[in-house]
Amino acid sequence: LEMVTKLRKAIANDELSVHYQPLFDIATGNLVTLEALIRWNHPKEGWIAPDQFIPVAEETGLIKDIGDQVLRRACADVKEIMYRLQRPVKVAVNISARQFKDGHFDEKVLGIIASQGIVPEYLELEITERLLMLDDPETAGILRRLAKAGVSLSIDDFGTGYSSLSYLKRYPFDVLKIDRAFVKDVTHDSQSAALVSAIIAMAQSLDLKVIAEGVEEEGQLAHLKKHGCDIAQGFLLGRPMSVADLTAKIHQWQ
Ligand code: G
Ligand code: G
Ligand code: MN
Ligand code: NA
Repeated sequence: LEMVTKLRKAIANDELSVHYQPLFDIATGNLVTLEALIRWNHPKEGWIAPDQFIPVAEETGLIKDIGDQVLRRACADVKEIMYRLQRPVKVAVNISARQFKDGHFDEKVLGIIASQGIVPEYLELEITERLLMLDDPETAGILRRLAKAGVSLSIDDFGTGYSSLSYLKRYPFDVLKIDRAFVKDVTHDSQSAALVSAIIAMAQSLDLKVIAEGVEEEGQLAHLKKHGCDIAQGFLLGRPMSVADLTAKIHQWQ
């Protein structure tokens, strides 16, 4: 079957779910954020990776419905998780260009937040450089209104897209996520190490929090800590998992 037909069925049959990967404050070890990552468990084919269907969902516009569902789910889940954790935590949701450009994106997000009964401060939106590159005149206004309402904005996969430092000045970002391509070699490649240090220093001087993605080894974590990185995400610390699995582990993070 064609991917788009399968995907339409998946939406109708509720085959899509949201998993969460924990992110930790490097200095304190506290769980601070959960990144929402969509998962598709096909009844016959098993798990289908987002890379295989997100692009199709973007092309066909199905991402608009899928994206709304993920946002709603993420807000509902984080409320429940905070209640169990007895501590605030943010939920970070990936936003694709098509979803962002659909019109009144800011109003839609704020509406979903309100309907789920959480405050905007618990939501973080991950925006890629690719989205900013499209340079729509409305982009700045949408981001500014979301930031003003209290939603956090992070720039995702930093350094891999069409990195332009002007984005950091033009838009109200709070967080910069260093792409895992740089983190991967940070302990044994001096150029990666230099880039990571430079990105952290730049982010600090712009008052942005820095997240390192793809942390898989203790050595990488130690290096990041030494260079002042704020938050770590990666398989070393926790894989994306279902709400049930997260709930079962939550006592470790209280
Ligand atoms: O775990 P990982 O394989 O989940 O994700 C692969 C890619 O899919 C990443 O680039 C991630 O940003 C993207 N992705 C995961 N969930 C979502 C989602 O809910 N919306 C969008 N737009 N992208 C997502
Ligand atoms: O593009 P984005 O950063 O949104 O995607 C997050 C993706 O990174 C997800 O696919 C998630 O499963 C993956 N990921 C998270 N931690 C690690 C890690 O330590 N190593 C690798 N290889 N991938 C990771
Ligand atoms: Mn992301
Ligand atoms: Na990323």
